[in-house]
Amino acid sequence: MRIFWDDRQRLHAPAMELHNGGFVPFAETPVRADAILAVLGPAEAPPDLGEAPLRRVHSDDYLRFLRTAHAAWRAAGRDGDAAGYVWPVVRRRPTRLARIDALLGRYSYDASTPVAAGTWEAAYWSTQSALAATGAVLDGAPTAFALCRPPGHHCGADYMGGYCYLNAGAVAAEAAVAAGVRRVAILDIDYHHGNGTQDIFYARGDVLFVSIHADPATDYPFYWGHADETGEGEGEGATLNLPLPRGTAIATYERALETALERIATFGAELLVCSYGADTFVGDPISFFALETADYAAIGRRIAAVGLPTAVLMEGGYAVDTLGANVAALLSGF
Ligand code: Q9C
Ligand code: ZN
Repeated sequence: MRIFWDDRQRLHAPAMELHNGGFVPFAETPVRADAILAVLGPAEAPPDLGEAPLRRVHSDDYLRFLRTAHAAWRAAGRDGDAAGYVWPVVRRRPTRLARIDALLGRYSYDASTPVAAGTWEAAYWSTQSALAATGAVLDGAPTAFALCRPPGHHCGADYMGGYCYLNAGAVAAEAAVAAGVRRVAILDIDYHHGNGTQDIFYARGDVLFVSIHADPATDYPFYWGHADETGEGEGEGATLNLPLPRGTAIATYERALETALERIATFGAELLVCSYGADTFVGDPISFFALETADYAAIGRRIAAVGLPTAVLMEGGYAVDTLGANVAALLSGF
């Protein structure tokens, strides 16, 4: 299987994140990529398809913000990583925002997504890796894998959040639509709900979003991913959320997976984008499902049995010592 990754994706390395009221080392580290590459072996560097595919998903003003945020932070005399501290909950009315602190609030929804010196470059190449894997699949490969880090599924058209800055899965799906694919399904199996991806395609009937995740009643991102969120307008019925309780192990998980895959088959998808987070692993330090390494092979086999060309894109997974084995196990199922 072709595997895509660019070394510039390592350049995003924030120092700390706000976690349960205190600062702790940033969990989404470049070491995660090293752990995966150590098991999968060397990867191919993606070609540079430029910013046009990003603009199909993200607003121009958001892209400009992300490209310049760290430099603006430094120009304001700050050290370290750029992070917001005021969020416009009540109104996000268009206004002339100049200070970097105002922009950081306008373009984010949480405090776990600092902008470091290399964030733009790393996130850019993460989306290029996703595009390369999707291109390989559209060219006839049954499956391809993109080691997308930073991950993407929490960020929307004009906001970052949840360690995510550019939504690689959404960029991949939109690139496929632009290439003539009529119906794309996104299956999100990260522990956390993919709120950004859901938001981007919520009113779209041609891109199905199906997510299996920890119940947002107990887990991040709390405000999105509930079972009654089903899409709107032309997208009504093209969002399916399958929240599961903390402690979920493979038997319950597989039942949800059956429901998810049935919907994908009924939808008539021509391409599957799988947002894969290994943070459903029993040993994940910030998550609370109970999947074992061998379970990922079974999950991969079940997804492969749908018979759709599939681009697998990395999302979360923070048990670094087991991450490579968990990724290899899922891909072995294909
Ligand atoms: N105490 C992904 O897995 N955690 N993102 C915030 C909670 C954010 C996870 C801190 C978790 C985001 C891609
Ligand atoms: Zn996650």
